[in-house]
Amino acid sequence: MKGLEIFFKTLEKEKVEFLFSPPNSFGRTADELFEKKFSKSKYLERIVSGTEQGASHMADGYARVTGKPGVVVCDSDTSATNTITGLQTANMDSASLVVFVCHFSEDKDLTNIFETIDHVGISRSCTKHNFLVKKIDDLSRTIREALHLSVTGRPGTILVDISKEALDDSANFKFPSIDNISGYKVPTFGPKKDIQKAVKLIMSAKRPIVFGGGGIVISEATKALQKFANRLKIPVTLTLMGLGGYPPDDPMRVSWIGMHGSYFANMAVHNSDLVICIGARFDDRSTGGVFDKFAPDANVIHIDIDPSTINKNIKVHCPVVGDAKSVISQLDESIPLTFKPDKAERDEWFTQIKEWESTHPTVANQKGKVIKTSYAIDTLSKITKGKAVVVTDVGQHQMWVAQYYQFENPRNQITSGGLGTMGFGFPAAIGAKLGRPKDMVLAVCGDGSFQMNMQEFSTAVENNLDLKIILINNGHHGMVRQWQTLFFNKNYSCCKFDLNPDYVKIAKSYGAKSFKIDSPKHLEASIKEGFSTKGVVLMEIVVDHTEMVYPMLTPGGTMDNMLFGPDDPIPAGPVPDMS
Ligand SMILES: Cc1ncc(C[n+]2csc(CCOP(=O)(O)OP(=O)(O)O)c2C)c(N)n1
Ligand SMILES: [Mg+2]
Repeated sequence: MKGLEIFFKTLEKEKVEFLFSPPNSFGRTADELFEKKFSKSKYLERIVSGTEQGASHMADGYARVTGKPGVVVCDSDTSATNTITGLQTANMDSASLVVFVCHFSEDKDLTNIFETIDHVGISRSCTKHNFLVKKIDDLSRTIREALHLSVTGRPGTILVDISKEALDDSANFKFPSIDNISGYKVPTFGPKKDIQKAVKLIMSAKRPIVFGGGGIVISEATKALQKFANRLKIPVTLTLMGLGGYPPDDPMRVSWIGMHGSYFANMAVHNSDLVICIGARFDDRSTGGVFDKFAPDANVIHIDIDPSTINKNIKVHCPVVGDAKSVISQLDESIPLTFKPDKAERDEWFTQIKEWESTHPTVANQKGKVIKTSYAIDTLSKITKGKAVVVTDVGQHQMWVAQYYQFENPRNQITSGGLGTMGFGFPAAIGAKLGRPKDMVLAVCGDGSFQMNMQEFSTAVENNLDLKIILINNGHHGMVRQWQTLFFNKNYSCCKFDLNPDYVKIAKSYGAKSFKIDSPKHLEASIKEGFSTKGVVLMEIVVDHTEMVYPMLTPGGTMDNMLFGPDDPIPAGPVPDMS
């Protein structure tokens, strides 16, 4: 069998559902082979995107909502280099994206001719691992290893560069076992001595808090964490990436933390005496970035499957390397059933958190005749009862989704947290809808972000997806405007769109349905109408461009230091970096 056929055959045997790739990325021979032998397969449905960046965000969105690897297949030229933003986006959020770069074209080999590129070199820093396959004998095993590596341990991105020789040569098809990947061990349970140390810290803490990140979602640790936290009366707050990982109505839940997180959640972390961090990496966006003043009275337990995240930003007193769900159960089992936290102490702790909440609650306030984005997102959350998969772009709207959309379930909040990739939302929502066809999927996009990948309408429409796009039109790069308002003395530069296109017409020109909403009075009814219309529907919501996202951690300040409105003084000091 030719290497080319082995390539597709291995992916088919791995039950890969979708191959995301732009048109013409296969080349003639691969196209013909695919058409003849695999186009009727139950697996390997080709999803043709507009660009390779689009394909990689689609595969990423698919991976995040399903927990399975998302697969991109592209040719060895600019087709592959265009996936770099997608790889970096996915890798920073621990999403399982695998890009296969195949030397499909007829007249190329690994010599230095037109369009021959060092993909392994280029992708080294944006992948968990990458491979160069030179020999047909390594092909099937490497494909299997790549898929396996992407979803196990701390998930991440893999690039596999496959040479023309490997695709052209012939060999018998084998589906080799990958039980032992040399040098690769995935931790599950934490070491006993670390568990014992953590147990002691938990049993003696007066003001503990769980600081939960995306690792809770990935490890499917929600139920175990609910049991643990409710039994031991430990409040649970989440980072941006953790949203959906703990239900909003659980009595232990304390909102979310970070730059635009809730005041009371940030205060709870800052004033706690034990931070139990699970599957988060103490990013500057979730801690304020003043690492040496983080939770000054607290011991820190850090549970993570990736040892390299430990002691990176924050000094950790008790690291536990392991899978979140397994370690939570271990801790739960290791704390004697007779143990009960001191009731008076815990009551005081929860009362204090409630008091902080009452001073600055998160309430959407619609005043005036122009729609506030916060109100629009709050309305979306109420209409869908927090149960939709919501995929966002990057900017103010992204933060309002985090603040006002009450995510009920894990794998439902899909956002580019680590890299903050504008243009992620629409293609990732397409991948998400393909991965979870029965669930309601919403793309909530900023007008700036949307313009970065709106060509992907063709994929959404051609595949007849029942996908709803909420386009937040503030005529601005709103987040840039917010920072220029706060930190650049309202010296506005390039944040307003001199030309903002007619999105309703653009959607229609691709065959999607679309309409505009510009009055708060009609907002709810119009959204419901859009939801009950089948197919790709773009709802353009015209919003107040002067609304700002509050509260906001004071740049260069600690987690107890937040701005609540335009009258709060901005501290002197260097202007922070936004992007
Ligand atoms: C590809 C890319 N370019 C630039 C940035 C920097 N950036 C962050 S938010 C933002 C503005 C986003 O505008 P829009 O999508 O309209 O969202 P809004 O803030 O208006 O809700 C920019 C330019 C980025 N994160 N990604
Ligand atoms: Mg905007």
